[in-house]
Amino acid sequence: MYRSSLEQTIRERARALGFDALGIARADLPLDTEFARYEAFLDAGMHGSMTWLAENREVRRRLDTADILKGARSVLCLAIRYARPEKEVVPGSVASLIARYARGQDYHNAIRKRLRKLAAFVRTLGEGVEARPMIDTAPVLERAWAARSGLGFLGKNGLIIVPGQGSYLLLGEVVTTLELPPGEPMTERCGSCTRCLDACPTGAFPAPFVLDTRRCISALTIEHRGPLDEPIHSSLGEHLFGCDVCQEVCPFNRTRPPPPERTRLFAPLSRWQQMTPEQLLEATDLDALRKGSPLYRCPPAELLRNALSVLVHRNARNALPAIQRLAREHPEPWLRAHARQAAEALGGALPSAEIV
Ligand code: B12
Ligand code: SF4
Ligand code: SF4
Repeated sequence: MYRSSLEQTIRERARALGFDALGIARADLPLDTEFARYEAFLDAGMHGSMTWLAENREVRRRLDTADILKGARSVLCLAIRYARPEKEVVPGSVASLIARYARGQDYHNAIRKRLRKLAAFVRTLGEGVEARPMIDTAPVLERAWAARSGLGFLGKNGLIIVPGQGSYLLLGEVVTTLELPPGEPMTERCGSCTRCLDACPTGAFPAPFVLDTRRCISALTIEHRGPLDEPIHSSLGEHLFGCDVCQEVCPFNRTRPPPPERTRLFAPLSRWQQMTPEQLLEATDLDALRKGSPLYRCPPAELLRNALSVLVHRNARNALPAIQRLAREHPEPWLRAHARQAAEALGGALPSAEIV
């Protein structure tokens, strides 16, 4: 089989498995420039409380080692669109307060299954061919490989954009020992636009393409554990989990959402995503409710912390009884303190005798 028809076969299989875009990069060339940027990001402390981002640094430089896949020659970079019709989302509900990628089941499971199938297929394409599927399963700079493969280009908001499809995409890879023709990196197409940089509610971009996660609402609401400092806590606005502002303003996302059959891998909104944040505060089975959803990444106390900031932002005085109960009864002292501040901000400060 000629290389080009091999590539065509893989493209067809990827499409049939539900992937919307595919790029191919050489896996045996290290990511020198991109790795230097990653190191500069760490050296500046921009990873904030995500200390795990600084682990296994060297592994991120290349894919053809024993850490990833010895003898790797190619990496298939894949993307799946996840934007769903906005009309599904009840205004003001929990779903309206969470990033679009989280409005369904955990994408890792859904995409991993497809990547595994694609890797199994690639293994059949030659004697002794090896293939490893990856989606957040190894320390890999996924965006850097995607940009190299020509899948899309890296926007100033740091996200991979596929022209015609936008940036509401999730990425995954299949690294293989099979040699395939690599794609050409796409030239950046942002031009003079700076909408994402200007729209970021917390000014988290010190420069185009560079994100300081210490200010990013996505990092603060998903990854940050424990209390949040003021004024950060009061700047979260209408964000309970994740943030899409730097994508909402991007002209490349003015594309039509994918047809429903393409997004069927993301389950319908669950019961609790239809709740209001007030109801979330009252929910007794928060842990069970989040299971199988990307929100499982955020422990219940942190989710309540985020809900408190949304309720204060909305001046939701109707939530005062639930907030005061949290302030009195929650087992986490830092969350009780957050709840006390929220009650105070809403004009329902607890009597000092009740403060524990
Ligand atoms: C940690 C992480 C986060 C952290 C930190 C993000 C960050 N910027 O580092 C937080 C929690 C903030 C986050 C947020 C989001 N994330 Co995230 N995240 C990751 C994760 C697990 C690792 C990223 C990483 O290694 N960061 C370290 C930095 C230094 O590396 P990098 O992001 O590759 O950065 C490159 C650029 O900064 C670039 N660069 C730097 N300077 C310059 C200068 C120039 C001129 C150029 C051209 C490039 C450039 O080079 C760097 C090295 O390659 C990846 C999955 C993965 N394994 O890659 C998903 C991933 C990047 N996230 C993803 C998503 C969907 C999101 C959110 C949209 C979720 C949301 N709605 O809340 C936001 C978007 C925020 C944003 N604008 O980036 C997707 C992105 C898909 C896409 N279309 O690009 C990924 C790829 C997950 C996936 N498998 O699909 N994320
Ligand atoms: S995700 Fe939100 S807070 Fe983070 S950089 Fe984008 S707009 Fe700013
Ligand atoms: S908003 Fe503008 S600058 Fe930002 S990624 Fe989109 S096109 Fe590029």
